[in-house]
Amino acid sequence: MTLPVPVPESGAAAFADWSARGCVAVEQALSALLPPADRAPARLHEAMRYAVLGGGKRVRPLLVYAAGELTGAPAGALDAAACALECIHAYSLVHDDLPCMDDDVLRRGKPTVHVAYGEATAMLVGDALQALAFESLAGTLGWGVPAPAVVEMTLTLARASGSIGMAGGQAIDLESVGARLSREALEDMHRRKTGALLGAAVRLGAACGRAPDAGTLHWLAQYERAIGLAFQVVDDILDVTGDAASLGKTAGKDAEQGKPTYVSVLGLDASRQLADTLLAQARESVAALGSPARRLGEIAELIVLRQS
Ligand code: GRG
Repeated sequence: MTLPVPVPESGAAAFADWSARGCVAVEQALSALLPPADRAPARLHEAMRYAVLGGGKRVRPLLVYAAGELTGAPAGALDAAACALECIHAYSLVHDDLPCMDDDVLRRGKPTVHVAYGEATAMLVGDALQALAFESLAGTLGWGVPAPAVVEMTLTLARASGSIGMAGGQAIDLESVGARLSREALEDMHRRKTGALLGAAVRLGAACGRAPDAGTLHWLAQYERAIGLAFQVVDDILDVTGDAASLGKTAGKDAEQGKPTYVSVLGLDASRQLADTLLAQARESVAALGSPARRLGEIAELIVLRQS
């Protein structure tokens, strides 16, 4: 008989095992949440599944699971919150790729949704995924999350996704093509466009469990701000240094479209230094939160050291 090799609690192997299990959990939960591809209207449902399943790094779901470990949240509630985040994220990618926005043909290593299914279906995929996200979040109630916490989570996700969050950041992004932005304006845009949803993932995961005390909230807020911005700084660096094969999307698009980025505003070296500074802030938060925040720390490292 071969005994299973025990996986240690910390170290690269333990994190690889934990994150692989998180990716499987969210993939299964998403597959169950999304309507079957043969249910009418079948083309829309097939395209929704195409947009969501079988791709992506699943950073937002992993943040939900990691933050849920801090507050002892039930797995079912975390799956529902993780699906909500990933549905909003997938919708934003589908709409961002449309010809009227970023006009891209490659996403997660496959043709974008409008290339595969047409623009009208791609629009509807985004619309339907946004609604499905809130349906999934409401499902946390069935896993013992108290109703006031579910309402608070709904507000958090709505604000992070809407005009003061991600959609607003996208609006600023579209207005900024060819413009020179100050560092402050660039940061404001990215905190909305990318940071708001990543921060919401941390808050929703934590909110599925015991109410965090003031100290935990303080350090989680610093963590959220640091990783939210670091993600975008690294994305801008990879847009210059990466290639389409490893990124799974078109490289060099930002410069080609005249979009202000951290690399164009600060330069490559200063952008790398900024990513390091933000990683140090995330590490400080994780150290203060203690060992239950271990996975949050490992995700921060992944965000800054990733190659895709
Ligand atoms: C259309 C309302 C609306 C918003 C779009 C997310 C977004 C806002 C635009 C995507 C453009 C972009 C490349 C932003 C940079 C940061 C980002 C969100 C990258 C994609 O997220 P990943 O790397 O993607 O987590 P995967 O595929 O791994 O899930």
